[in-house]
Amino acid sequence: MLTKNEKILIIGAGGQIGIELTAELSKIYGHKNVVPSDLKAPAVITENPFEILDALDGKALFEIVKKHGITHVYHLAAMLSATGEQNPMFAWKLNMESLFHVLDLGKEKHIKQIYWPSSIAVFGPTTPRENTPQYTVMEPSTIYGISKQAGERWCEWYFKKHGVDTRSIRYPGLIGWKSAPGGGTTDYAVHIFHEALKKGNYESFLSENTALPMMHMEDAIRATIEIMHAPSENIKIRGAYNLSGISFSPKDIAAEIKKHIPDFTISYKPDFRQAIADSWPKSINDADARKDWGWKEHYDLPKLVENMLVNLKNLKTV
Ligand code: NAD
Ligand code: AKB
Repeated sequence: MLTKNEKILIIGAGGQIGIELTAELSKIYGHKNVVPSDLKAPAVITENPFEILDALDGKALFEIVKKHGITHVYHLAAMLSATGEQNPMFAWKLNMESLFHVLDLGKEKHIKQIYWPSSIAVFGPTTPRENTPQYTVMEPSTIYGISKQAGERWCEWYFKKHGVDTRSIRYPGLIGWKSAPGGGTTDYAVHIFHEALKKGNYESFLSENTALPMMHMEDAIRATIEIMHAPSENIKIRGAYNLSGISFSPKDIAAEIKKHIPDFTISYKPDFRQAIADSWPKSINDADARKDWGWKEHYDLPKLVENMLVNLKNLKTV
């Protein structure tokens, strides 16, 4: 929770989560107290004091923190699972070095609180795939997952050794209508809505029965703000919390879309992302998040599908 004279910096604010998180935090704290930043200026100008920032430039990050009197950082810039496999060395560099720049600001007491998202990608083919527990075998097989697992350990280490107030969630695949996804394995579950409305059909890059944990973006943004607002003593896990919303496959979501668009058809042409999806859990056990800071999802699959179709249809008609 911000108090007087405190401000938020969002790094990677132009991405799928950043656009929605910037808007929601601005509603709570006012535009002038939320500073979005990214590699380039946003297409849609808002009242927020936007900054161009390369998260790999620690000096520029420090200057922005000082310039605005930043106290809280949401660090979202990263390369995701599918693009990470195409650029493994750069994915590792971006995902790790940028995190160290932010954690070091916490260690030097320049900022008070850090949010950094992890992912279900921390799990791997040897993890139990149904109702995956918080603590279990974790042998991620993507560079993205390896960087998230290492990031979790570093966040916990900075908390324990240096008292840095780090908070994190292992997001499932996120689905929203206000912003586009950027290079993930779960992106099909956003693209499918756009194609269903535009063309009435969709070719899925995952096979029909590939169930994965997913969540409506509104739930994810609410969870993010709730974990940041929770009293510090309630946050028992300083690596990252499991978080569960919905679990479904391409076949399940297509059947639900068909209830609204009866002529909708889906075909399947799995590509390299299939192997990534096959290494991830099908469903997640998030009992710790529920117990420690009161997490509860609002969206099930029928509600998510209806919300996506109604809002995307409205966007296309305005
Ligand atoms: P995204 O790819 O949509 O957005 C990332 C943003 O970071 C982009 O706007 C990009 O321009 C920016 N960026 C890239 N390199 C940068 C750099 N060097 N400096 C500054 N900005 C840079 O990603 P997202 O989906 O919004 O994900 C945000 C975070 O949440 C990531 O850490 C991701 O791993 C995590 N996450 C996302 C999902 C999901 O389904 N979207 C699921 C699990 C975890
Ligand atoms: C991806 O597919 O890479 C992301 C994630 C689950 O981390 N959406």
